[in-house]
Amino acid sequence: MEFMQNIQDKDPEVSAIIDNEAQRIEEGVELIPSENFVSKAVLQAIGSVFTNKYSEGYPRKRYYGGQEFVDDVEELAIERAKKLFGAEHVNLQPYSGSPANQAVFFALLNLKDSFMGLDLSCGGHLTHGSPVNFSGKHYSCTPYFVDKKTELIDLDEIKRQATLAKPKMIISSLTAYPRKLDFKGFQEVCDAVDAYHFADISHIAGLIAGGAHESPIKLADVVTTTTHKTLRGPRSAMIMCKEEDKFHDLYHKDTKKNLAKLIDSAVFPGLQGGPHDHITAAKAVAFKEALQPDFKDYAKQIVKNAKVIADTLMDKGIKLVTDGTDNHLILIDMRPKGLTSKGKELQNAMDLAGITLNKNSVPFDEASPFNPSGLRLGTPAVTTRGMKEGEMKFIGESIAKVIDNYEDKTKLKAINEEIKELVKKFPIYPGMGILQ
Ligand code: DSN
Repeated sequence: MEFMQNIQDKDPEVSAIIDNEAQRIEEGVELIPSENFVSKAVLQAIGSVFTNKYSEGYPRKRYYGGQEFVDDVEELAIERAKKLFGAEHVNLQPYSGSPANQAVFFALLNLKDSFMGLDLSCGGHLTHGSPVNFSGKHYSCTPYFVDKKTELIDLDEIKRQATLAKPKMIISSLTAYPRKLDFKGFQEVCDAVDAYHFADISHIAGLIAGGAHESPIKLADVVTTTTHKTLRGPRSAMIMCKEEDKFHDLYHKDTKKNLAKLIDSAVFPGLQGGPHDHITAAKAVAFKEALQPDFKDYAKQIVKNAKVIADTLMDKGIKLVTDGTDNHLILIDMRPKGLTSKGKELQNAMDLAGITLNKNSVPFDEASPFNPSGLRLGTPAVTTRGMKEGEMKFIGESIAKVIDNYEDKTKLKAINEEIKELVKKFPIYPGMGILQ
């Protein structure tokens, strides 16, 4: 395994653990919708000499010497990100999704200010106002929920709530909502109540870049995204925004900063020190990959694949939240099968069968998030492996078999053998010596 030769020689213990993980992913079916497999080129950039550098500040305005190549790589990555998403301004320095979102709160709001976000139990994120998170503790969140009957986001209801709560910011986002987001509709609500529109596209950035989901870029004031997930880059994040602060006179008249400057100074020096330059290099590589024509095919195939798994599961009598999907993810509601609170057991059973997904709350779940009543799965990683509709049908049938036999270890082992046979034809990192 040439790529890993040094670590094998110098630290066989860590090397063996990495090999175990490599074997786990090669031999299983990865269905966690926020995970993916980066290319070897992205892996190499992550492992590059840029990990050694410190570079507080922004390109051509740094606080340390030796910056000429860091500046080159950050500028190149920003240029590619702008081209990929059509963004006016890009900040590539947030370490990951939660810090990126923290920077948006820090830039736009004052402590205790009012905002609205999708409740965690309905597919939002911790940083969108959960009471246990900084966003819920230090700011005043009015959560919005999906409709109880349709399980869909109801913009009329959000507008009604917003008119009463007068939020300074409304977040459009999802982490466990299997439908498309209506960014135009969100923008209309924001316009009606003078709220910033903050779109967190972490889950769907790759779909947007590939033309398989509408983009909020021309509408929203600020857009954050992680750079992994469907975008298939390194584990990190970025913030895109407009240059101008349209609410400057209303909310920020005490500063001369425009929106781009508010965001930049919130990231550094507001919240972070030196950016992770090796990750910036890897982002540049990933953005180049996402700018290639075949990334569009990839994004469309992710959605097609998710639909096939969804249809297969529904054909087997399994209830899906919103009765289907039109993005990359599927949320199974186990309650109709009498499996309330069984998410953890089912996730463990899937692990034994070689299928990796995650337990998840479903809307209005009466069970705790540790033992919820749902399972969340998605298709970015299996699509990266080259799997298509035929494999998705097989995977959907395998998931249904696990649900029917989740306490039967012999049957789970047999399903695992079938899964191993399937994935053999779709190596993730061919030529790296893994499993050779
Ligand atoms: N942890 C991510 C997810 O799995 O959706 C969100 O941050």
